[in-house]
Amino acid sequence: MIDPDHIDGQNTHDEAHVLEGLDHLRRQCERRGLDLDVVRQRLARFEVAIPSWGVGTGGTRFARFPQAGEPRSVHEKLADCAVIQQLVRCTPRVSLHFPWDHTDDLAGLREEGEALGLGFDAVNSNTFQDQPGASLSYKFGSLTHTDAAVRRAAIEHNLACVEAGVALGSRALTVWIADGTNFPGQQDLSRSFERYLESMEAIVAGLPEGWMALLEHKLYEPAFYSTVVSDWGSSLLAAQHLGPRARCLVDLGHHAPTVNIEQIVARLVHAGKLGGFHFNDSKYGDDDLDAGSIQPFQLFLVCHELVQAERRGALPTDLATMMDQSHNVTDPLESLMLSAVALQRAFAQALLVDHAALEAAQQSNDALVAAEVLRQAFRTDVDALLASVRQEQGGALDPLSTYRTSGYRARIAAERPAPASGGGGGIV
Ligand SMILES: [Mn+2]
Repeated sequence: MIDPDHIDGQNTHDEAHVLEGLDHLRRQCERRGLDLDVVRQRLARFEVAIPSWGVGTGGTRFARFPQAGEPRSVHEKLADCAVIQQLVRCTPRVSLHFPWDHTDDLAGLREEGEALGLGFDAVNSNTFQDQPGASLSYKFGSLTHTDAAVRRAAIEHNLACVEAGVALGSRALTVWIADGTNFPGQQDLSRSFERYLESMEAIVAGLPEGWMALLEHKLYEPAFYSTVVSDWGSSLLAAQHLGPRARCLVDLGHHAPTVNIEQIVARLVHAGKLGGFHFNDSKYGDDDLDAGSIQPFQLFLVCHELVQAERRGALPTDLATMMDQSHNVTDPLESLMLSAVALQRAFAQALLVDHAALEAAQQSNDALVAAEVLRQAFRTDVDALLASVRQEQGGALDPLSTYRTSGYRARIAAERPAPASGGGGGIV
């Protein structure tokens, strides 16, 4: 990890202008009748998980350009996640993906995480690629395959993921399937969804007490004509069919291009079926770009729905939030740090909405003022607040510059010679 003295030294250097920004924000809040300390306390509890595969370089279906120091094992992935958490202090859990992160010693891995200050978030199953030595193929589907033996293999894999998750202290299983078709008529659209429900029933029945199944939908890719769980409607139908232990997961990149995601969030809250998020950003489709890098206002509006739901007591306290991004041209650790901060920023801005003014404008049908109340919160510069919350928890006022001047990347590049195959991690 990074030498704490290095973090302290950088913080001393950055402290003056953070205090100046904080003073300004406090005066702004006072003018708006908001209590900055209340905002600060809620913000300090904001957390988002790191995907283990996110610390390796991503890629596209064309190529992958691995960088020096790529993690070659789940242990090295944890080490990288620990550095992110050390600097930003809102990423205390890692989400593992099986079998990519397979280890025979799960108890040891849990201890290793604890020693690094990390816990384990939702576990992710993988039935979108064939595993070495597997006798059955997922080429034409997994949980929805026409062959019951393939469906059984996919169910067993998911249950094995749950077992691994139990050993790690996780509380949720995220299920995304690549099942779908490339041609009209290739499969019966009704029967494939029925097979999905039947398979998921078996998985949900195998969940231990207190566990949740998160259903992740996706509009297209790798199937390009139809996917079995294509949209939030299908996801909600399935979650309602499967009962209280199944909920919907919203990946920001998995919707139709013009869909109103914040409204989907509001509907899922209403149905009691919001289970979690995969945060990322996109311009065209499932681009998996860094959270907040393309449409920060949309991210703010999603956070606004969460804050509203929490104020009404309607937000589940066990929401599973994770970053799900692919870092093709940046140092993944830098992207994940800045994305975690971008999420924290959007959430902080949502906490700064003047709810009384918003409600009054809505009641009197003053569309302009209602929109302006939201925009005023969105325009508020909260960087000093985020920095001081991080520092209070032992993190860095400026995570990016502290990371860059620490020499961590150069150190791991020397310690982790690239394997001949070009590095671990998948194209995600
Ligand atoms: Mn996802």
